[in-house]
Amino acid sequence: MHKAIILAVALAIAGAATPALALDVPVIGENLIANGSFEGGLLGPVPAREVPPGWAAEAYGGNGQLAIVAGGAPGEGAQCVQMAATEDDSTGLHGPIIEIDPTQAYIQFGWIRLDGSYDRSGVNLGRQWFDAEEKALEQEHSRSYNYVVSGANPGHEWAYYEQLLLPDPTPDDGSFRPDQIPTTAAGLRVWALNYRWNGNGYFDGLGLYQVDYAAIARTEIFGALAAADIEEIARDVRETLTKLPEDAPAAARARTLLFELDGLKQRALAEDGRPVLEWMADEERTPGLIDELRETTWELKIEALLQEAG
Ligand SMILES: [Ca+2]
Repeated sequence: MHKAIILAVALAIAGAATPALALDVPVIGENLIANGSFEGGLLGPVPAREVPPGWAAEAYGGNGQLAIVAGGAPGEGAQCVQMAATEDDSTGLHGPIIEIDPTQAYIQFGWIRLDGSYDRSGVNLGRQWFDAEEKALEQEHSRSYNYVVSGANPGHEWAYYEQLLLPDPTPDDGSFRPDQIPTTAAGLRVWALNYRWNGNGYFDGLGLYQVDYAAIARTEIFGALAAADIEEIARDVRETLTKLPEDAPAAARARTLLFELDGLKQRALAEDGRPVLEWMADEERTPGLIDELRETTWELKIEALLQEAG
């Protein structure tokens, strides 16, 4: 079955909830893109050098290739934007600069279709990053822009594309991946383009949301701790510690691990504004901490046995 059809069916079953995210992630607040569904504004051609309401600029010459036309993506109303392009005359939309927090997670998505079947297309959905001075954010090995999808080629049927954006964990290496948020980013503008290609592209349901990464990480961390029965392990470690002298070889290590476990749990219950990279570090550490606590239980028990025997 075609991806667009599978998604359309899934959305119909789910009652076309808003936002219609295919990726099952919790989001915070509203869509940061104004008029991403192109329901605001009248049907018909967009005059040359103008853009639909909520959008900032035409991306190329603005020769009047934009139009608001009837027919929306699944769950996305009755209108969408049509972009007509040729090899020599590209068109597209740039959104206004949207303020973002580079320590948090976001998801960018949208629906795209073409006016028929082609070998290739010039239809792209993406974003450009800006710093606090609203200067395009180039790095030594990375350009300021990246794409959710480049050369999207779904044919005539609407297809859904999305990309989860996470903070760049290596801010000093002069590059960031297409799905990473550069550390010095203060804002982004959405790009929806039809570039150097003979055909019509259609966009609808364009979205950008902050992702509630805290909720994702918290569920994963507490899920892993519960699956390992960590409270039982911790109880076992504490009980065995009472049978050993303060300076027993494995005791200090065990106390450090229990302290670390308490810290991990406290942080996982903390407020949601925590940087995503800190959440990710705790997610990564959790299985190792569980293993080390398990091992310590046995080390302590062996020491306790030796103590009794001695
Ligand atoms: Ca729409």
